[in-house]
Amino acid sequence: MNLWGVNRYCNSDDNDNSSIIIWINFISFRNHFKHIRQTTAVKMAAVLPLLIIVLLSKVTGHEVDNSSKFPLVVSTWPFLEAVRAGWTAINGGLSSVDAVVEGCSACELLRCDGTVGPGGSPDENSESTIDALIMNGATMEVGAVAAMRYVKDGIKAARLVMLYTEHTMLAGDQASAFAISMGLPGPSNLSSTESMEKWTKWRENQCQPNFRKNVLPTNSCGPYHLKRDSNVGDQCLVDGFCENIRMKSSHVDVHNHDTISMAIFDKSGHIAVGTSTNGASFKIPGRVGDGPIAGSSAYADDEVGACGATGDGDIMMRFLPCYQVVESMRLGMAPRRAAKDAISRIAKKYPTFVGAVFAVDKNGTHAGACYGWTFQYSVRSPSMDDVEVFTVYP
Ligand code: SD4
Repeated sequence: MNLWGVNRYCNSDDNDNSSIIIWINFISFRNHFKHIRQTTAVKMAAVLPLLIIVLLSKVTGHEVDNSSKFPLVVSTWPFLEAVRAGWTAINGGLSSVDAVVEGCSACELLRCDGTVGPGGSPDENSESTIDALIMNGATMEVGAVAAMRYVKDGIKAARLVMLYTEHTMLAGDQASAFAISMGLPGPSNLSSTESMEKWTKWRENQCQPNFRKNVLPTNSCGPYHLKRDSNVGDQCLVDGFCENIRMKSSHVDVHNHDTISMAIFDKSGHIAVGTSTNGASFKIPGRVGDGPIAGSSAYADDEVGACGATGDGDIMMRFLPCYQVVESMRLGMAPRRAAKDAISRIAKKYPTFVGAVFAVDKNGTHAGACYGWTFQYSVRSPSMDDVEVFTVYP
């Protein structure tokens, strides 16, 4: 489904037509050249340098065209208001880092999907916590907060870590204390009526589903204790991988997708990426997902491009899919192929996982890939009147 009447199938459509343009230039040059061959040598000497200049100016002109692709905002899911906020910020002259903060903050405020920002994804104890990350693709600086309680502004807290500490990530209550000490509002209750209702229903359903394994009791709420089973731990040695882990279905699905991951290129092509999420519902308290992990939920390098991810973070963070995407692009892969490659590396080991990435190269060419669900990502570029939503099928 496309909310904007623009239906793009990203597995078949990178927005890169540079090779076509150069090919057309070559054909017309060749045709011209055939004609010139039939004329005198004097004419040829006069016209040939001119043609070379025209050809060169076309190619150079195309490169100049590329820069008109910026600024550029790309985000996971149809988080339209967030993309508009990022777009307004980058056009208003903010840096790409600050524009990412504006974009992700808009989603936190709106509680996009009910699950970015406060008030979503209750953990086993009913609390909501926030994971967030920001990365500057010009300097490779990163700031992140993990399992942060009592502070609503995840992406702003991540920026505080990046700008005012030598660290990369702060976690738990100490992350909250740091954010509040640096001026963010709090302590605040991050639960909402919806998150409490969701948690109450889950309790009534004997705390199913949950993230426990190899424990008893299996189908009721804790306290849990270890299952005395000699196979635990050993079963993975059989063929190098655990069949029971491999086949366990993902806790993240299309009704439970809750990460905004956003990339913003400024007019000069400087990139920042950011992620904000309240993670997975009914997680074990203390759980940190892929959201604050650089290279997993997002990654950027001005020299190459950017990536954002969403999905089953417990699985995805084992593969650093966004690092993989950017490094594959560095080695020459087109965004579409790099995205598909990163996703298929995970799917090969975890056939029931659910996830997606978008990839953008330094020229602004973008693509997506997904597994286990249909993915949508949003784009705003100078050639668009408003945000466009791209749909990617598994
Ligand atoms: C997490 N990656 O914490 C997040 C959840 C998500 O789409 O992105 N869902 O695992």
